[in-house]
Amino acid sequence: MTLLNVVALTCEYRKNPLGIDIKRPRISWKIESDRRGTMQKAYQLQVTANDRDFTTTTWDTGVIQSDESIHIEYGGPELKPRTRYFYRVKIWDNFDRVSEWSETAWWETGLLTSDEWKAEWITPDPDGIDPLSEPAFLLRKEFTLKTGMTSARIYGTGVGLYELYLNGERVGDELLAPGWTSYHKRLQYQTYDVTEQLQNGSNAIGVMLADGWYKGNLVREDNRNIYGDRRAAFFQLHVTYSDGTEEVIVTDNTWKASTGPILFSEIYHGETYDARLEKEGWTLPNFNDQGWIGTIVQVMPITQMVSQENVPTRVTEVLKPIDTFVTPAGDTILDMGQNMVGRIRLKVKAPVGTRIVLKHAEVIDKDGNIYFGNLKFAKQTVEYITKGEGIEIYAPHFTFQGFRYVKVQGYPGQENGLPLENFIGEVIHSDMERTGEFECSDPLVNRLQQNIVWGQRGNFLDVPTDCPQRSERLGWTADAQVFIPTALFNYNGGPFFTKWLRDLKADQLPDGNVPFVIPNVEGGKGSAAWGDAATIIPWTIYQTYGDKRVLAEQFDSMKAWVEYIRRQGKNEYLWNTGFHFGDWLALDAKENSFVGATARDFIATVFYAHSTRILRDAAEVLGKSGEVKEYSFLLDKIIEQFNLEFVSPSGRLVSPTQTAHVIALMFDMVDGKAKERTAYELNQLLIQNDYHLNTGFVGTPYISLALTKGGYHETAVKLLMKDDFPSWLYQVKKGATTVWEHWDSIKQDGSFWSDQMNSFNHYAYGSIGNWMYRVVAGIDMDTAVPAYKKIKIQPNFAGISFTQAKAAFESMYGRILSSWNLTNETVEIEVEIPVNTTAEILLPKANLADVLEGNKPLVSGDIHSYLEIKEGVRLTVGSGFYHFRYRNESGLRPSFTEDTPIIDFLDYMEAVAVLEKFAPGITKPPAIFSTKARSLKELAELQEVNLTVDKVKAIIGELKTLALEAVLVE
Ligand code: RAM
Repeated sequence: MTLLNVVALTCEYRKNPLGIDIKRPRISWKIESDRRGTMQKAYQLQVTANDRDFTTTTWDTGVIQSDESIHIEYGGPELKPRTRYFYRVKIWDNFDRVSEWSETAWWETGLLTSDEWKAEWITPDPDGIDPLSEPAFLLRKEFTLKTGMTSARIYGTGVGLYELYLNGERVGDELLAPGWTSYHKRLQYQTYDVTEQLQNGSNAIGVMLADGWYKGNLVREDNRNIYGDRRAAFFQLHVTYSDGTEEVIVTDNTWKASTGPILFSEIYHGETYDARLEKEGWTLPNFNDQGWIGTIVQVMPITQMVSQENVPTRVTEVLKPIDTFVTPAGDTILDMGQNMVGRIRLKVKAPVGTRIVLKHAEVIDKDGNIYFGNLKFAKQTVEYITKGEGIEIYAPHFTFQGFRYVKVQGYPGQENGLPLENFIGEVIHSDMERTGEFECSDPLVNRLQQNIVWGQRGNFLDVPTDCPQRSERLGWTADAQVFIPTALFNYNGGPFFTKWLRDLKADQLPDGNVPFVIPNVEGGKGSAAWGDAATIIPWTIYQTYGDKRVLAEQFDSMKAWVEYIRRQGKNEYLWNTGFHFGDWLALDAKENSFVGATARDFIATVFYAHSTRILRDAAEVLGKSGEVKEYSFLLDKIIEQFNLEFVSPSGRLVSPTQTAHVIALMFDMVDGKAKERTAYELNQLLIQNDYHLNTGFVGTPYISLALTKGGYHETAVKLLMKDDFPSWLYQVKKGATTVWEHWDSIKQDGSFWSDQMNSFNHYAYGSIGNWMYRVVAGIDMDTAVPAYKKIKIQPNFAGISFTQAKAAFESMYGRILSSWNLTNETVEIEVEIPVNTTAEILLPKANLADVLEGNKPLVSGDIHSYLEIKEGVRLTVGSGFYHFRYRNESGLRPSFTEDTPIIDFLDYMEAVAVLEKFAPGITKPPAIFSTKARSLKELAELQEVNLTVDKVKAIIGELKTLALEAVLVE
C-alpha cells in the first residue's frame, strides 16, 4: 500500500478560520508520502457552501497541472457574508499516484460590507456613570429566543478592551480583545460561534469594558485618552432557526449599564478588583437590573471595521512558582523561575475585605531585594479584595505584567510562608503556531535559545513590542525588523505581521515617512533602520511564506518610504540628514550616550540601499518592470556614492567600527578588494577586542552572518561561545531567562544599568537566533524561490566547541530538519525534506567514497545527484528523511582543553570520577553540581580543586581514553 495524503489544510494561515472578511481567501496544504522525492504534479480543489458532501460545488478548479500547494487563491463566485465554505483537496504526484480527497476543512465569512452592521455603538449614560471614571463598565441585555435555533454567531468589538459573556459563561478564550490597531483607521471585530451557549426562551448577554490601549495611560505619565475618552461596545448576534428565519440582536440603547468589581484596570498599571462589588448573575437571565442605568448611542470616529486579522491573544502556558522567600528588606516574594509576561492567578480563602496586593518585577538586585526601578511609571500592581465566601479564585482581566518575581502583601498567613500551590503564572501572548526548534549540546547556548523564544512570547502580544514591563511596551519598528528573521523560525508570524503591516501603512505619513512606533502613539518618525521596517518586514514575510499578497498590499508603502529617503539627502544618493537613532545602545557609544560610534550617515545610506534593493526585488516579483528599472538604477547610484563617500580608494571604511564593517558586508555595499578588506578588518577588530562585540541594535543582528559570509565563520563561533562581558552567554551566566535590552543590563559588579531605560525582556539582541538556525544548524533557502521550495541544508560545525546541533522548522510545505552530531570518529547528519520541495545538501569535509546514507554507501543508493567539491560533498535530493554518516576528518575534531564542554568527553559523572582520581579528598557530592558545570575548568572550580597545567593534561588524557573507548564500544 502506498501513502500519499493531503493534510494540514489552512486558509489564510489558519485552520478553519471563523469570520474572515477576505474576498479571495488563500488555501495551503501539506502532503505526506512514503516515497522519497515526491512532488505534486497536479491538484484539484473543491469548495462548497452547501453541504459537507460536495454533491454540488461553489467552485471546482478541476485538475490543475501545477506544483503549487501554498496560497492558492479562491477564484469562485463572490463570497456571501456569514457563510461557511467547506473545501477539500486532492493531488497527483510525480509517481503517477493520486491521493484520496483530503479531510474537509472550512472557512467562514464574517460581515463583508459595512451595511451589514445593524448594531450601534453604546456606552453608559454619562448622567449615570462618569465616562471618565476608572471602574470597568458592565453592559447587559436580556432577550428571548424561539425554539428551533440551529446556529448562532456574535460579531462585535469594543473600545478599549472587552470581555463578552452569555448566560453566565465567558464567550471565547481570547484576551485583550479587540487587540491593538490604529483604531480610528482600522478596528478589528471578532466572531464567536455561540450556538452551544444559547437556549430556548430567556437569555442574557453581558459585556465588560475597560480602558486598554484605546484610552488608558500610554507612553507618558500624563497621557490618556489617546484615541478617545469613551469606552463603547458594538455587538451583533445572529440567530438562525431551522425554518431558515433569522433574528438579530444588537447593541442599542435598550441595554443597561453599571459598574462592577473592577475598580481600575490598565495595561501598564495592573488591576484593582473588589470582589465584594461583584454583580452575581449579571450575565444570566432574570437578573434584577433595576438599579442599573441606561445606555446611549454614540458616534465613533472609526473609518474601517476589519475582521480579526491576527491570531488571538490567549493564555498559552501555565507556570508554577518555583520558590518563595523573604528579602533583606522584609518583602515576601514569589519566584516564577522565568521572566514571563502574563498574569498571576491566585486562590485564597480569607475574611471579607482582605486586601491582597501583587507587585510584579523582573529581577532581584545585588542586595537581594526586589527591583522596581526599571518599570519607570508602570505600576504593575494587582489588588484583590476578598468577598469572604469560601475559596476565591482571581486573575486580572485587562492588563498584563512582565515579571519573574512578585512581591505579595496581605495574603492571609503569609508570615508563615506563602502556599505556592495557590498561585500560578498564566503566560499570555498572540497564540501563534510554534514552527521552530533549535537545540545543541551546549547547555548555555540552549538557554540562550530559550531566552530568545521567551523574549518573543513576551513581546508578541498582538503587536511586536520592545518591552513588556516598563511604561513603554510599544511597537518599535527597528526592534521588529531586526528580530523578524529569528521570529519567523520560532513561530508562524504570517497573520501577526500582516495585521501590523496594515497599521504601519495606515499610520505612514503622507510624505512616506514612517513613525518610530506602530501603532503610532509616540509621534516620532524617520530614522534609518527604524523606518526600514516598511520594506524589510513585508519582504521577510514573502521570503518565508511565499506570501505575494503581503508584498502587493505593502508595495506602495515600501515605495513611499524609499522615495521619502530619496528626498532627504543633500545628495540624492546619500542619506546624510535628519535624526537617526544610529547604532542604538552599542558599547562604543560615548559616556552617557545611547548612540554607538558608527557614523549615522553611514548607517543611513546603507539602509537606504538595503530598502531600495528590497523594493527593486519586490517589483520584480510583482512584475512591475518600470520600477525594477528605476530602482536598479537608484541602487547602483547609492552604492557608487556610498563608495565615494565612505570607502577609501584602497578599500578602507571611514567609520572604523565593528558595526560599519558588519553592515557594509552584509548589505553588499563593498565589492572586490574592498569587500575582502572589510571582512579582514572586521575580523581584526574582533581579535583586538579579544573576540568581544561592541555592536548595538544595528550591528548585532548581522555580525555573525557578516562574519560567516566574509569567510570568518570561526570568529562568529567564538563570539557566540564567549561567556564573559559583553556577550550573549554573559547574560545567560548572570541568570537571564529572557534577552536584555543592554549588553550590561546587569553589570559585572551586579549593579544595574540606569533606571531610565533598562528592560530585561527585549528581543533585539535575540536576533542571533537567525544565524543559529540558518548557519549553525544549517536550514537555509535558495532566495530565488520563496517559502523554502528550494531548501539549502548546510550544517556548519567548523570551529564549534559543541558536538551536536539540531534545528527543525515547520515550513509552508512541511517539516525541515537539519541535525548534526560529531564524535571524534564520525560525523552524522540527519535531514528531513518536505514533499513538493527539493534540497541541496552540503556534507562538509566529506569524501564521497566514505559517506554512508541509511547505513549504505551513498554512491550505491537512490540519491543520484551528488558531487565532490572542495567543501565536501554536495547533493540534490527530493523529499524524505536522510541519515548520513562519514569519517570525521582530523581537521574537524574538537580539540580538548580545559574549556571543552564535558559533554564532548563523555558524561558528567565520568568526568567527576576522573577529577576525583587526580584530586583526592573531594568531599562534595558531585551530583548537586551536575547542572552547573559545563567545562572541566568549571567543574574543577566548583569542586574547589586547584588544577595545574600538568594535572589538566593528565585529566584530559584520561577523559579522551574513556571517550574513545565509548566510541569503540558503540
Ligand atoms: C527604546 C527601546 C527601543 C528602541 C528605542 C529607540 O525605547 O530601546 O527598543 O527601539 O529606544
